[in-house]
Amino acid sequence: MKILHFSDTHLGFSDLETLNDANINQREADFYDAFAQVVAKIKEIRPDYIIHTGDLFHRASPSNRAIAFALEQFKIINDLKIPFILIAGNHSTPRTNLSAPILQIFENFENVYVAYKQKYEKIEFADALFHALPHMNDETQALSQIELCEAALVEGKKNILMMHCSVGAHYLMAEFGEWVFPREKEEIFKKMDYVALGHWHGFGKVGKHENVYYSGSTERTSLNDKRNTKGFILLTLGGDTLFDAWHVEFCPIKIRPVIQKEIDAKEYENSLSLLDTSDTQDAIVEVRLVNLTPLQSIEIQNAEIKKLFPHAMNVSIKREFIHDGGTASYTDDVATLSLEEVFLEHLKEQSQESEFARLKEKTQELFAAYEETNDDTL
Ligand SMILES: [Mn+2]
Repeated sequence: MKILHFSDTHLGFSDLETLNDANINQREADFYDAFAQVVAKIKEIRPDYIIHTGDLFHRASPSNRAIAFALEQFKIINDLKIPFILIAGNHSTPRTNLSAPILQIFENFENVYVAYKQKYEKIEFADALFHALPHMNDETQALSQIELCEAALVEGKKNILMMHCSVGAHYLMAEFGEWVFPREKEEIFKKMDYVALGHWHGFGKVGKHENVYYSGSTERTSLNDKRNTKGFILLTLGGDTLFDAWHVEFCPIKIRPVIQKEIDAKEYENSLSLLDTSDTQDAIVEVRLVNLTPLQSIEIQNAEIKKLFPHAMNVSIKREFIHDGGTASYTDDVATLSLEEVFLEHLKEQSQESEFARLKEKTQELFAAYEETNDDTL
């Protein structure tokens, strides 16, 4: 049995200010391209099942373009007659009861199965049983839902658990409303043939659990995510016993590279002459301008540095100052930070540690509520 597992496709995410030839935000187009690459692979591989573990869309109320793109791609998948099972993540779950869950638009595809009702659902086939635990806003409900899942295990079929959460505190994304799977319930993983996770944006096996995997996202929602490898998991399950002929393969897709460069302000001219820009075509370039004095920082203009990479898609500059004490401080190019990040940074500087934790949560909650109803990128 072959199962293709992908996740966190964040359709509708946009970033930076570059438009492509079709007048679409270039980064938004990159996310559509990543999704289409996975669909192309699905056509080629023809797995027995396809699973997506959440954050299909970046927002609970995506743009018309994101919805239109998803419907077009789902039609292609649906026509392949391969069961496609999806769960809602925190990004695609409305926080209030006022808005309807977006994933319901896929209800009418005969080969697509969506779990978004903030409760446990099982999707059963002749040889496999998919246990879907979608994102739940009310964490207190999670325990009872996990218990429903435990009770629904069927021997003689492949049992696959699908969740969108952090297993332990290690896989938190610093987002509002994320769910940490209760430690005392991790025992359930052993009873599953495979545990498919979404939420964490890097591919990887989770700690000591042999069969618990994050497929990672298909693109970067933050430039702090330096991973240049994104893709999906191709899982092979064979034999009658647990872990018999069990194999996980990570299949990379091609995404826009992030390239980091350094310019030393102490030897500015020399550093510029040594700069290799040959690998920056269409890339997102991040330049660290180090050993700056305040005077130099005024003299060296961002535009001057950006000109060095005429073929890059985007260039951001991080300035690192020399201090008397020898330790450097830095400021980011504000254009690459979200308003939320800038605001949190400001709070961190201005408030006491205990206050910060409380204010941070409140801030994330308010930004999340705002993002749900407003799309500033349009
Ligand atoms: Mn995500």
